[in-house]
Amino acid sequence: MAYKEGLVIKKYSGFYYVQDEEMQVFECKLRGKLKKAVLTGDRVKFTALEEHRGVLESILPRNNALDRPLVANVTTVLIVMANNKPSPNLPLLDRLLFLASYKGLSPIIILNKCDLEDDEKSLMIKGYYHRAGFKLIQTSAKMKIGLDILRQAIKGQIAVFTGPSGSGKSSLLNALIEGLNIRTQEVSKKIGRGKHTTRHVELFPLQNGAWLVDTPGFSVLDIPTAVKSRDLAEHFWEFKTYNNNCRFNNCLHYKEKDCGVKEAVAEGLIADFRYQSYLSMLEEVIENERCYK
Ligand SMILES: Nc1nc2c(ncn2[C@@H]2O[C@H](COP(=O)(O)OP(=O)(O)OP(=O)(O)O)[C@@H](O)[C@H]2O)c(=O)[nH]1
Ligand SMILES: [Mg+2]
Ligand SMILES: [Zn+2]
Repeated sequence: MAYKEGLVIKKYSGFYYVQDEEMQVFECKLRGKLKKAVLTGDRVKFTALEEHRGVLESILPRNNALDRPLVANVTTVLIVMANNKPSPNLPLLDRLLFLASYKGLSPIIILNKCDLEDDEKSLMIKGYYHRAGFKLIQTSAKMKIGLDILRQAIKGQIAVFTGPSGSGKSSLLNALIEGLNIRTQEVSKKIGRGKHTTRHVELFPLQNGAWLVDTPGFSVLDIPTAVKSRDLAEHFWEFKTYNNNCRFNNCLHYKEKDCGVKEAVAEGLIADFRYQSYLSMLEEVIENERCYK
């Protein structure tokens, strides 16, 4: 019998739910032992059996895999920050922007809750980050603002929501997909405590061929140990305008003299908080290089 090809949209209790090109979903078991674990987002070959059951035979070549959420073949990362309540977490934003760029993915910053008053940090996002070359979409899941622009931006993509707890990722997913009702945080919860309501990883389809993945929020993110100190700065996109002015062409923009990036920070052309984010990540990477040498 000929194999079919499909996309793993969810894993649950030892079953893999595989959707074929005709949008039919098959509940598959694994054929024997595969060399590597099958991830949600993997394209696979499977044998279709009756009653929408199947046997997953092999994984097709994978473009990438994210750790958080654990999804393969992601094409877009949607970093969701609330305009207010909670106020945007800029150090986390910088780490997420780095990680997306490092994985070769173009991130989009989603500034949600734009129905609420601007926060000082959300003004920073609208001004500085946008100017620095990062894509920005303003939304309100509550008032249904910006949703068509967001749908358009992820057409045909596998996109994951990421960002701090309470920024409105699950609410956006519910607003984008009619009839979906995944759990969001209750409004009246004990102060400061984010309840993580999102459990297993699942791809949700949009009508325009996009797939969306929700993720529980988090606030701490380590830099992968494989990152090299010399590779960090290229992911701080706005630094590239100034690194021609560095005296050393392997300048880390750290303790070196005559550094174009540090001069640009001193002149206010690069935001000091971006440079501080860079330094905190650089010091972590240098420490990793010492430990994992
Ligand atoms: N005013 C306003 N409130 C919103 C908006 N989007 C979400 N909320 C509220 O913000 C709270 C958190 O929303 P969630 O969608 O659960 O946030 P989340 O990012 O999924 O949080 P975690 O799952 O913990 O990571 C809920 O009380 C939502 O009703 C919005 O656009 N405007
Ligand atoms: Mg959520
Ligand atoms: Zn430099």
